Amino acid sequence: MILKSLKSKFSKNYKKKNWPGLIEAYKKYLPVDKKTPIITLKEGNTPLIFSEKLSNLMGNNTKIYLKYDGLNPTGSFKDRGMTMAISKAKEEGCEAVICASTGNTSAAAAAYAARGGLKSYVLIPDGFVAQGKLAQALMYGAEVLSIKGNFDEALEIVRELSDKYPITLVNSVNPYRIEGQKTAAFEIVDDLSFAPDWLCIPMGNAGNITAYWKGFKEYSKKYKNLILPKMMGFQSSGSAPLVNNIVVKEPDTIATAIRIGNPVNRDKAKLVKKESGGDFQAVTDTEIINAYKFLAKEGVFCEPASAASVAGLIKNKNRIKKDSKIVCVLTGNGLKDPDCAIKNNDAIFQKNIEPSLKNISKKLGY
Ligand code: AN7
Repeated sequence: MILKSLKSKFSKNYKKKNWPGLIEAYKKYLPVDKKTPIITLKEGNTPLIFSEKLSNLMGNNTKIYLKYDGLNPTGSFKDRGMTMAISKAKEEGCEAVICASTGNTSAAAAAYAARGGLKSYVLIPDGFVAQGKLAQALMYGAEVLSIKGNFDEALEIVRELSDKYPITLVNSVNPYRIEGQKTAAFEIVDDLSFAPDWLCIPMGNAGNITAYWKGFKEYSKKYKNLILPKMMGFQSSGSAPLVNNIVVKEPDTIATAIRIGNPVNRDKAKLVKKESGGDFQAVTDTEIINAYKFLAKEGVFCEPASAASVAGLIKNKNRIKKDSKIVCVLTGNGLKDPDCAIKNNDAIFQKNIEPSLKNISKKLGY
């Protein structure tokens, strides 16, 4: 009896407790039907966290929220697109999928392919994929080919392979990826009951900024008075093809996830910027690392590429209007790239300590 009453109270207060995964939750807005086999790891429904520290830093009664998509099943927003891409690949009878990746796409593709019983192949740039992501692709059972080249070269090859052979491409040129990823915008509006004034987001191939914009626009058909956000896209200054409107032959940044020199969604991204009245800007690696450390000091650990959204926000402090509501998208979990964290922190870390109470008390300053 007690359990029963507790349960009903719970489901009333926490509607999303039995979260079914984003396809089931948002199927009205997605190209799925009864024949679609839903391959899910219960992705989506990630927290929107109010950041007191960032709000104070911005001042002017600004409210800053973090969309922490690093809490998806494989630790990045890619799961949103991959649940759709793999479900549709399975529906279409495909047996193998392929992607080029700076790491997160490969982890998500491998996980969802494993879940759906499909074979997965991934091409990654040798030496430029964070340890956690590589570990995931290997563990989930992808066949991994590390190439002596960068992401852009890998993508060209997988595009050709998927044209020639019966292998489905699951990079963000696959339209189902964008469909899945747009649900993050739905969740933000569902949480806030409005859309933010700005959405700050890192850009690599610009699939995610395209997806968010699509999501906001679709929700504005449902909520007629929804005011759409300005889409603020950020790239690393060593890898900023969209900011500078060029192809970067040798992209270079500590944020390996967005080490991309020729984004496939370039034209779509330009349109997002224009339609939303937003802006694309570059942030330096130093600014990225400072934002990365700042977030961790509020208990939120994201990967370096994700911190580009916050670095960008901080850079625009003087442009932010009073009372603004801003969402920064944190696309990946900090645990993805432990090497970066271990190299870039301000912690006191003393090694080789004699394990005696006296010695340790002294070291701690007591
Ligand atoms: C953490 O995994 O391209 O602008 O191959 O991993 O949609 O490309 C990753 C991209 C931002 C950029 N944040 O998103 C890949 C890959 C993180 C990422 C991006 C990526 P898009």
